[in-house]
Formats: sequence, C-alpha cells, structure tokens
Amino acid sequence: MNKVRTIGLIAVMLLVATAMVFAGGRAETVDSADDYKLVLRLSHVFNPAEQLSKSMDWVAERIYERTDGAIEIQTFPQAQLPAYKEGVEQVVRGANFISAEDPSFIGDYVPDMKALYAPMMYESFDEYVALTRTALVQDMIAQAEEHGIKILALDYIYGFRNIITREPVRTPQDLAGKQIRVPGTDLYINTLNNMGAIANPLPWGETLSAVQQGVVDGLEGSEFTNIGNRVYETGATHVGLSRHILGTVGVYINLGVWNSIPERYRQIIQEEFTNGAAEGNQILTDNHASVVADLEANGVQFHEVDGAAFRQRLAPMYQEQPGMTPGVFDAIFAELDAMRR
Ligand code: X3X
Repeated sequence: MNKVRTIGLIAVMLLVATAMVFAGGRAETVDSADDYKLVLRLSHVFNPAEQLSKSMDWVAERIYERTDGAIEIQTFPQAQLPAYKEGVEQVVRGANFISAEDPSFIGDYVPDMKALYAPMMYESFDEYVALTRTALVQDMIAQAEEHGIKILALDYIYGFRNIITREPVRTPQDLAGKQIRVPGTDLYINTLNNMGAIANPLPWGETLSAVQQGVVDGLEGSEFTNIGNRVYETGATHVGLSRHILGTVGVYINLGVWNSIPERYRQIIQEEFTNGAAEGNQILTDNHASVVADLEANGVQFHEVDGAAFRQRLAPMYQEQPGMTPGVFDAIFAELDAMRR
C-alpha cells in the first residue's frame, strides 16, 4: 500500500511541478476573462523619499484595489530594474514593463519630445500641464504609438531643475570649466554645455559619490531631488536658481501589452495614472516653500542667476533637430504665448 501511495504522491508532485512550469511561462497573464491577471513591473530612478516614487506606489495600489488584484503593478525605485534609455527599450521590446522617465528619453523615437522638454520653456507647472493637453502634444503621443509606446501620462512633475554646486553659480561664466552631472540624453548634455558648463552624463546612482569625490563639481536638479536625496550632504550647498529645465516624468507601456488588457481594466489604469499626476503636482506646489526652508536649515544657500544671459546661451537649443516636425518650436511657443495673454 505504501508503494502505491508513494507512486501516487510522486505523480501528483510531477503534475503540480509541470503546471507551475507552464504557468511560469505565462505567470503574469491568465487569459480567461474571469481570472484575468497581469503583473507589470514599473521602473524609475527616484528615491522612495521623493514624491514621484510615492505617487507611483499610490497609483499602483489604487489600480490593484480597483481591479480586485487583476492588475498588479510592482514598483521598483532607484533603477533596481532597467531605467532611463534601457527602461524605455524594455517597453519598446514588449515586456510587461512600465517605464517612468522624462520625455527626453522618448526623444530617440519621437524627436519632437526633445522640443517639449527643451530648456527654459515654462514659467509654471500649469503651463506645461496645459500644453500636454493640446492637439500639438497629443500628436506627439500618437507618434509614440507608431513606435509601440503607449504614453499613459506626460505630466508627473518633480520640479524646476537648478544648478547645485559647492560654489555659487549665477552666470554662464561661473560655470566655465565646471563639470556638471546630467542624465544621459543629448538634450541635457547640450543644455548644460550651452549654459557654459562641461556636461558629464552619469546615472543618478553614481551622482552623489561623484560629487563627494570631486569627480564632478556639481549637478542640476530640483529642490525635491535635493531634499529627497540629501544632496546637500555632499557639500554641494549652493543652488543657482536657473530653472533651466522643468523636470517632468512620463509613464510609458508597450502598446501591444496595453491593447491586450481588457478595456474595463485599461480605463481604471488610465484614470489612476492621470489622477496621480495632478495629485502629486499639487503636493509639490503646496510643499515647495517648506522644502526650501528645510534645505536652508541644512545649510543650502539659494542664488538668483542672470537668466537673460543663460537664455541667450541656450538659443541654439530651439533650432529644429533631425526628425523634428518643422515649426515644432514655433508651435510650442505659440501655445505658451496664448496661455500667457
Ligand atoms: O528620467 C527621469 C529624470 O529626468 C531623471 O533625472 P535624474 O537622473 O537627475 O534623477 C532625478 C532624481 O530626483 C532621482 O532621485
């Protein structure tokens, strides 16, 4: 009897193991309508202390709750998974993956996105958010879909990027000879080089040690980046208020993966990512003054800059690059001028 039972037990274990292996091949998606399940991995570079990271977690939790667990978005901060250009490539390749990066990282697929993210374009969060709702930007979103990228949001803001250095920077001359860390897209590199610095592209994970070790003379980032990563502890305690780029993040998923999700779930996903951006941006707006005070309490000094001089240096950035829609900068400036009337 024991022998029969043992053989039976082995047979059951083999069946279970086979089922798990097969299910492992489709572990993240079960086709039947009743027990549909999809696991998506969301990758970004932000510190868990930063609002962007919190917003991604909140949105993922709400989507899980509202879909009764059918859509599980696992969030991975601080580039634990492929991020930046590599994260967007995961999306393009069709992985069950969501990339949250600024629009310059979509620029390789939609050059107009580099115009959207160009320096010294926006005077406020609201201007940028309103611009993303225009037909002009909706066309850029459609261009992304031609490359297999579904853009769920473009308007997660993490603040105006300023110059963060050991010594005060107020003019382009103050940046002369200074190595300033930037994220690795040509838009950032060209921006800081035109501003007078020597742009040094590094992933965020290497940035603070590079500042501490003197590999770079500073970086550029928002007050939220500064406080969220304790940048001031590196000794870079001077902030030149250049506001040269409005730091924003888009949320990208593969179009084929997106279309494979049942419509009832797609609607929930879209709603929550849309609402999450407005919620996070309002929190940043409400908290900016207190974040500045906290930074000052930690020894950070803020300096006004010669904005006209930097704007003059940045003029070459508004020349259309290969692949850009002719007149795209004129169209963006026309939309902004209309908002400012
Ligand atoms: O792609 C998203 C951002 O543009 C990345 O900017 P980066 O690499 O300066 O990181 C911002 C920090 O707040 C990350 O903690």
